[in-house]
This record gives sequence, C-alpha cells and structure tokens, in this order.
Amino acid sequence: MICSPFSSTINKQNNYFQGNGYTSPKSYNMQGHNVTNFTGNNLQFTEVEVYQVTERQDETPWRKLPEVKQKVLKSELETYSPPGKLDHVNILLLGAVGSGKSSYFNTINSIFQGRITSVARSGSAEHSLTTTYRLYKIKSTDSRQPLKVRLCDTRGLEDGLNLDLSDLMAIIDGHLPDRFTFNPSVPIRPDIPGYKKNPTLNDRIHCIAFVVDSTAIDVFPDKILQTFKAVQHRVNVQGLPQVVLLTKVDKACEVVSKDVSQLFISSAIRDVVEKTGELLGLPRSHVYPVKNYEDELVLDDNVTIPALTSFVQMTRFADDFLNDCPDLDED
Ligand SMILES: Nc1nc2c(ncn2[C@@H]2O[C@H](COP(=O)(O)OP(=O)(O)O)[C@@H](O)[C@H]2O)c(=O)[nH]1
Ligand SMILES: [Mg+2]
Repeated sequence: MICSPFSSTINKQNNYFQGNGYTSPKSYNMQGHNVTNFTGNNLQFTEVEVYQVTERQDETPWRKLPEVKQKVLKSELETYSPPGKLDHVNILLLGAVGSGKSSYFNTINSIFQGRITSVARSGSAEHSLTTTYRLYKIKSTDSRQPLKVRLCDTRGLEDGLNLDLSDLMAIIDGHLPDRFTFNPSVPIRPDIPGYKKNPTLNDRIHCIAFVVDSTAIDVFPDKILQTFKAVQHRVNVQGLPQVVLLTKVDKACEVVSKDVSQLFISSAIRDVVEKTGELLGLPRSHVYPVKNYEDELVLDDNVTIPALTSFVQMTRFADDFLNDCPDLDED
C-alpha cells in the first residue's frame, strides 16, 4: 500500500487529524481488504506517529575472513621459512607519499610486539618523510626471533620528486642495500656507492604491495597510476605477485570510522575494493582493506585481524612465487 496521508502540517480538529493526502493499494497483498474498509474511507486519524525509514546495512559480510584465531595467523608467520636456501621473503610497499606505507609496517610490527610501536617515521608531511630505503625486520615477542618476512619501505611516489621506473626496478631486482638514501638529483646507477651489482634471489623483491589510500581512489593521481602500471608491465613478465593494501578505510566509510568491525560488511568499502581492483587490473581477492594503527594506544582485534590477514596472504603469494622460481636452487 502506498500511503501519503498528509503533507506539510495538519492540525487536530475535534478529535482527529484531517489528512490531506491519499492512500492507494499497490504491489501488496491486502488479503481481501481494500482501501475503503482499511481506512474507513476517510483520512481522519486519531493518532499520527511519524517514523523515518533509514537504509539498513546488509549484515552479510562481502568477504569472509579465515575462521582461525589471531594466534594461529601469527604463528604461521613466526614459524614461516622460505623455500630453498633463502633467508627471508621481501615484500615491497609501493605507493604515494602519505598513503600509509610506514604506518602499515608499524601496524604489523605492533601486532608482533603485542603493543603499539612506531619504528618507521610516519606523518603527513607534504614530501616523503621516508627518504631512505629500509628493509624492516619484524621481531616477535613470542618467538623472540625476527620473522623471515621483511617489509621494504620506500620513499613515497610523488609528483615532481618521483622515483622513476629504473629506480623502482633497481629496488625490485635487489640492487639497493638497506638504508640506501635516495638523492632525487642523483639517478640510481651501478657506480653509485652501495649498489649491489650481482643481487641474489635473497635480495630481490618477492611480492609487491601497492599501497593505496582508500579516500583517494576516485581522484587517483594519474602520474602514480602510470608508475604503478609501468611497474606492473615489467614485473608481470617475471610472474611477481602483486596485491593492493587499501589503507585508511576508516576515512572512506563513516560506519567503519565508528566501528572497524564493520569493515567487511560496509558496502562503501566493498565498492572501493572493486574500483581499486579494476584500476590496477588485479582480482578483488588481491585487494586488502586495512586500517592502520595510527591514533590507537592499545591493540584491537578488529584492526589486527584484517592487517594480519593481508600480511599472511602476501607471504603465501611470495612463497608460491619462490617455489615456482627457476633461480631458487642457485642461491
Ligand atoms: N585514519 C587513518 N590514518 C592513517 C592510516 N594509515 C596511515 N594514516 C595516516 O596517514 C599519514 C601518512 O602515513 P604514512 O604511513 O607516513 O604514509 P607513507 O608516506 O606512505 O609512509 C599519517 O599521518 C598516518 O597517521 C589509516 O589506516 N587510517
Ligand atoms: Mg613513509
């Protein structure tokens, strides 16, 4: 039944409100009743209550996370050993300045330290705060050993002071040592100090994580997209796994900003995941929405589990890549 019994203001006359609208049956099973016997054939109401219908979030998650405990995910990483004679797996964080690369490392490190830590400098400075290339080790308080998975944090991509494709390929192919300082006016060449001329498989990147700020997806900077595409073009040949870490999900959806547990229920986040996958030509299952620890003082499962899941997935992809890598037995 479509009802619009009154509009604007109606006043009570005698003992009823006189409606000024209409009621009409439509697409509804009235079970033998009609408008006449339903309304008494008038629009006189003794009581009027006004309700607002609001859109209800669909409670079915659009992505199911593994039903294992955080402890199981952590222990998978703590006990992980790369194949062959490799010492560790290297995951490269690549993204615009301010996209949340350093914060992602801090998030993962905090999870394994069991408390909020801030080893990598993060912030909102206009230019990249990270000017050195860092191969971060993640120490676990439980196993007291560093994980055999490292996160590589680069200087951010930005207009003007861009890392060009050959610089990025030097990183991906393992030519740069830990703590290498980028000098925007000196291109990376084999004769610069610290350059590794003959990197081994151990030095190379085994998985690339494009770090994307989920609030920037609608107006994604063209120059950064072009850099991502150029990198993809080069690494697709090697079969290097690629994922997207979609950060700042709390800023992309009001529901998630109030309650991070709604991350995989939020249709706004589902849409951003879909758009990002399309933008980078990657399957949605390779796009991981995460909220980084940034103003929290204590760890929270709703933040930890999506971040840890993304980290486990990247490690598994890197492991698959290495197992299939023809150079594996040479190192
Ligand atoms: N609200 C929110 N802020 C974030 C998140 N991740 C990073 N930030 C903030 O974004 C800013 C840039 O982060 P940073 O990690 O330095 O970016 P980087 O340049 O890619 O290393 C910092 O102020 C962070 O606190 C997130 O998931 N949510
Ligand atoms: Mg940084």
